[in-house]
Amino acid sequence: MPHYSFLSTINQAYGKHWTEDQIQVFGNGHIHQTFLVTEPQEKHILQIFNKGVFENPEFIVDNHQILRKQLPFEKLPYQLPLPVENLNGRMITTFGEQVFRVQPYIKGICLEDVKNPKQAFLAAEAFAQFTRTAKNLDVSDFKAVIPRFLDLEWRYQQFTEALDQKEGRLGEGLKELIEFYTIHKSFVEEYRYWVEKLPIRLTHNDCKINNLIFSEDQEKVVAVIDLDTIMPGYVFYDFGDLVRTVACTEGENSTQWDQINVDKLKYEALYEGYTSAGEDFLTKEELNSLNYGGKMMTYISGLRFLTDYLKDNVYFPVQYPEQNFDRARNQMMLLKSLNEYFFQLKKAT
Ligand code: GN1
Ligand code: MG
Repeated sequence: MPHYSFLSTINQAYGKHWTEDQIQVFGNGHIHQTFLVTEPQEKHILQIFNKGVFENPEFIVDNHQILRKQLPFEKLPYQLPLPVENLNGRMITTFGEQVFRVQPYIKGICLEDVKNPKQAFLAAEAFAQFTRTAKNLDVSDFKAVIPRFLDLEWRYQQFTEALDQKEGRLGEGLKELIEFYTIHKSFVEEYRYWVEKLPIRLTHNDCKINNLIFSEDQEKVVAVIDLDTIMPGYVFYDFGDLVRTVACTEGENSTQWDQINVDKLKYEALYEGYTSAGEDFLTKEELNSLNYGGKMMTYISGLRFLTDYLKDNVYFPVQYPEQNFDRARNQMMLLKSLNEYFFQLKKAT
C-alpha cells in the first residue's frame, strides 16, 4: 500500500480520521492528483493541486466563493460540488509546497464516451444550464484562473514559439502536422471576429464528457465537476469542447486514424441540448458562433497537444512519448471531418 505522507495534515485540517487503506487513486483527469477516500458512511474526493498548471490556486477559491454566495443553486437540476471548507473555513489547504482540496464524492457514472444522442443532449443541456444559472452574476468579479486559457491567438503564438525553439530535424509525420495547424491559422482570425461580437459569460471551459456525472442508469446528469476553470469565457468554448469530446466516433486518445469522424446525430443532439437550455439567454450571435466553437476547440486542443509534444510533454501527462503527437493527429482527423461535415451541410442548403 502506498504511503500518503500528507494524511495527518489533511486529518488535522478537516477534522477527519482517514486512514491509508481508505485512499485510492481515482479518475482520468490530466491535471491534479485525485484520490477517492472511502469511509464506512461517506466518500470524499481528495486532490493534490497541480501548481504548474494553476499558479494561483487562490483565484479558484475566490471564484468558488462567489459561486457559493451568489449562484442560485436551486435553479440547477444537478449538483455542483464545490470544495469542502477546512476547519479554518478555507476551500484549500496549503501544507509546505503542496495544496490540497477535499470535495464531496457524487455517486454515479463518469462516461468516457456517450452511448447515444440522448446522452449528448443531456450533456450539452447541463453545461448550458450552468451558464444560464450564472447569467445574472457579474462576470467581471471572476478571476482568470489561467490567464488567456482558451485564447486562440495566444495558443497559436505558443505553438510558433515552441516550433522556433525545437532543435533537430523534424520527421515527416511531424512536418505534416505542423503544416496542417499552420494552414488552418484562419481559425485565429475568425476567433478575433467572434470575440469582438460576443458577450462574456461565466463558462465552464473544460466541457469534456468526463467532467459530468451521470446517474447509474445514465438517463440524467447528476453533477457537473472539475470546476477549476469556471471563469469568464464565450459559450462557443463550452459547446465546442462538447463537440470535440462527444460528437466524435473516437476519443482524443485513439490512434485509429481512419475511424475518427464526426458523429452527426450526436452533433445535432448537442446543438439541440445546448440551445434548448440556452433559448432564453443566448443572443443570436452566440447561437451563430456555436458551429465555429466545435472547430475552434478541436483546433486549439490539437495545437495545445502539438505544442506540448514540441516541448517534450511538460503539460499533458503521457503514457508513451509520442502520445501528445498522436493526440494532435487525432484532433487533426476530427477537424478534417468537421470541415467536411460543414461543407456538405452548406452544399445541401
Ligand atoms: C485537461 O483535467 P482534464 O483532463 O479535465 C485540460 C483541458 C484539456 C484536456 C484534454 C486545466 O482537462 O483544457 O482540454 O485536459 N485542463 C487544463 O484532455 O488544462
Ligand atoms: Mg477532468
